[in-house]
Amino acid sequence: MAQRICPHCYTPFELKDILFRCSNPDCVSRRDDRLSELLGEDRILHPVVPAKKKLFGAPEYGICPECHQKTYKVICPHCHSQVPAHMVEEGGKIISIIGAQSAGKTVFVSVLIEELMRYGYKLGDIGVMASSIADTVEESTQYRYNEELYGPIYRDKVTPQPTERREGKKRPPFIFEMCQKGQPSVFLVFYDNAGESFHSVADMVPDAKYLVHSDAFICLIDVQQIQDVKNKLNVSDASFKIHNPDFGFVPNNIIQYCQSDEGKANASILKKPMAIVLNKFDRIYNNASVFNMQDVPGIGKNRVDSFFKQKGANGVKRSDFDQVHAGIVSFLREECMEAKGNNFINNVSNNFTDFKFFGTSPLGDEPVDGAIGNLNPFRVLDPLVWCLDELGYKLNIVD
Ligand SMILES: Nc1nc2c(ncn2[C@@H]2O[C@H](COP(=O)(O)OP(=O)(O)O)[C@@H](O)[C@H]2O)c(=O)[nH]1
Ligand SMILES: [Mg+2]
Ligand SMILES: [Zn+2]
Ligand SMILES: [Zn+2]
Repeated sequence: MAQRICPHCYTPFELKDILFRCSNPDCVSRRDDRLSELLGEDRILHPVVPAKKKLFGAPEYGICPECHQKTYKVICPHCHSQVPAHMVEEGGKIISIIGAQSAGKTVFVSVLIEELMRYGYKLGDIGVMASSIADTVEESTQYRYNEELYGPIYRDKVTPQPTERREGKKRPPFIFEMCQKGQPSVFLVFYDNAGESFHSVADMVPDAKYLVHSDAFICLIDVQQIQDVKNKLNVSDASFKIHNPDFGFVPNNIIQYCQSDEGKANASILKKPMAIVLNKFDRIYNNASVFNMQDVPGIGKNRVDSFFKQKGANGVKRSDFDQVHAGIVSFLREECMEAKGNNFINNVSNNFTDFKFFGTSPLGDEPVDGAIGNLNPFRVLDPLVWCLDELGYKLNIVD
């Protein structure tokens, strides 16, 4: 029978094994040990309810042994988190957004969702919804998207608070569902944890299941992490929370993990679509004069936004992505001294079978003391659109 992946604990389960949670507000509540363990804090909830088995297909409901009421609230049989029923019925792909601390992940996701709402219709009538599924309203993506992401950036015009590292505690992921008529949904799952899971190969081991069970990745790199860019822009080291001198350390650690004894069995990670994104590219095109390469084709001084965002355009040009990819390759070669750009390109291309480089800027400008002046997102949807295309999602392709 079909398998599904839980977007909370990333453990596969068989459809026939799903469980339910009692939804009767008057039923008893007690500590759910599994969920408390996953989240690192106590969860007092209604009982876990076994599924009413069906001969074929996924169970549809369960009957609470305590209050004898029917419940349709699906939970993961491993961690007991609520899982969107859609995800269980239809399956669907998972795209994960990864990157080091302060690479810009939180800002990127916020702007990505908003851009998808605005331009999804041009890509092939894609709709996007923040999931409302959670044990409490405050934990749902819908609520948190509004409070933590959309609110600060689009309403208050400030950068969101950095994600704090909470010892032993896990925040539930943000889950967005992208839907299109006649196609299984795609789930964009974003773990807004502090990002330290990639700081070394050893740090990756406990979280490797997130990589193994994702279908594609968007890997963000702060372009200012490149030493020569940092020097030219006079960026102080203090503005980086991590001091890894290698801007490519996240993809490199993934490669090394897949070659290690612990990771060998998971080497399929390297075959999945991997969008490698130089993020905060506004720092380059707004300061073009200090760089050797004054105009990076498509994304430099004469920045040209994604084809599908242009007036009158309707659909995706794959050649548009190819052009940006070529632009990033020449940028890396030109702007990284001592052939470090070449080295990075070689490591990536010798190990990932399906990758592409992108340049993005969610804000379009450097915020000043946390205040966003002119929000002007640039090419933020490109990596996602490319991943969807690689996963066989039906898009309006015009060349
Ligand atoms: N110049 C510029 N700075 C950005 C952009 N996006 C994020 N930043 C800066 O990077 C900081 C960290 O971003 P954040 O999304 O919190 O990083 P995270 O730790 O990866 O989630 C923000 O507070 C901003 O100052 C951008 O598009 N352009
Ligand atoms: Mg963050
Ligand atoms: Zn009950
Ligand atoms: Zn689970």
